[in-house]
Amino acid sequence: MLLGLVGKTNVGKSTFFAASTMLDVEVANRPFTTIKPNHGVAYIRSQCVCSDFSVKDAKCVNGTRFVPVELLDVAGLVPGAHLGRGLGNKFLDDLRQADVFIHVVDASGSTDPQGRFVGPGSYDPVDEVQFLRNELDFWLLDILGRDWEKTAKLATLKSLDATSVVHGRLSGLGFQRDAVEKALIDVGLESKNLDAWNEERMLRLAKRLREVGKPSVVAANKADLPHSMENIDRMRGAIEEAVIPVVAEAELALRKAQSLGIIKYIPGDLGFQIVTQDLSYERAEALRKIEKLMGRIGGTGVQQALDAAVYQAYGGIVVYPVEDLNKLSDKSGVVLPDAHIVKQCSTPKDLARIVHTELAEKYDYAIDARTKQRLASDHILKDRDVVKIIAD
Ligand SMILES: Nc1nc2c(ncn2[C@@H]2O[C@H](COP(=O)(O)OP(=O)(O)O)[C@@H](O)[C@H]2O)c(=O)[nH]1
Ligand SMILES: [Mg+2]
Repeated sequence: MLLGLVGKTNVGKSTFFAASTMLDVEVANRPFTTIKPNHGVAYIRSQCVCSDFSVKDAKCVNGTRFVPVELLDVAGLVPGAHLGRGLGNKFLDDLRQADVFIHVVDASGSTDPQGRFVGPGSYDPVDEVQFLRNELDFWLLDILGRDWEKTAKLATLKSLDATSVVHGRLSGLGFQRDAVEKALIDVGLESKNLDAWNEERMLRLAKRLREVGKPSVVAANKADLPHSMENIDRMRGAIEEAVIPVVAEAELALRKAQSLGIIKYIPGDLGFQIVTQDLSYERAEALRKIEKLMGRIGGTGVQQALDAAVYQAYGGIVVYPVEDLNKLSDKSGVVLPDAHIVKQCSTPKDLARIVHTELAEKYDYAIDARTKQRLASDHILKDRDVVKIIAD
């Protein structure tokens, strides 16, 4: 599972990335500091299943299990990115494999579309979300529409259906066939002759493809600055996606303080505890400010945005494969060794595919650890299910 951070320059993508992964990437107030994509591991929160079974697993933190997801931070997009402006093409291509996008926007409106600082309240973040969407739509349109006449002729000759043609076109972008089919039906193109697809129709298709195949949430960053909360209210009225107030800088400060042993903080919690006696006045002041902010916006929002991307936008659930149904362990006795994210409506065989291709090939059946019952082949997994997969 791959989450892609998208947004213009200087909105705080790299700060968000550094906080989520606790990697020290470059955070600077100038354009294109992130030329190579940063690839790291972030975690989403899930209520650990260990207490349901009275077992103890080493990865549980106070009842919370942190489930890994890959996170990609690419350099900022500028208007016209799909045309190659500001290396936009390259950055967009880095995002091909993303399952979900986290649109990072400057909720305070203090940066212009090029990422230059213009002061809080100068720019409308609703426009920012719109421009990001447009760039993604036109990027998809470009991929879709390249040499379309030729493609349409060939497809008619071979009597290929629209779903196969579009799915083939988008190979490498991680689109599921059923997502493509759904988008085609939604815009009424599923049975329309491919010769009759004009630019306007294809743009509508690109937009719908983005919505069904590349879902997103909005991380409304810099929520500590003036104007941000009123802008967030407006954004919530104007767009369908979840809009989460975020202060990435605060999360980064907390994770650093945590690694220095100054505080005890579980990412996503609404507060933290100071655990050291000797704290400088400046540091204590900074922490007090962060605490106040967290009370106002509900945590720092970084963890909340990651969780919303996986649970709300992607529709993910967390499931645990085990080998030993009594100890809930793997072969070597490690309790609840892995937690995986799968899409809602996944079956145990889909889980097997994520664990290992070989396990899916040799899949025989699965057993639910709670009921000890054998699961039917079309059984739909639920969030926090623990299953043993039997292969032959
Ligand atoms: N006020 C405020 N500034 C932030 C926040 N997060 C990042 N910044 C600042 O925004 C600027 C750009 O951050 P960076 O992460 O490099 O942005 P990127 O270009 O989108 O990767 C830096 O000066 C950060 O310190 C935040 O939550 N609040
Ligand atoms: Mg950056």
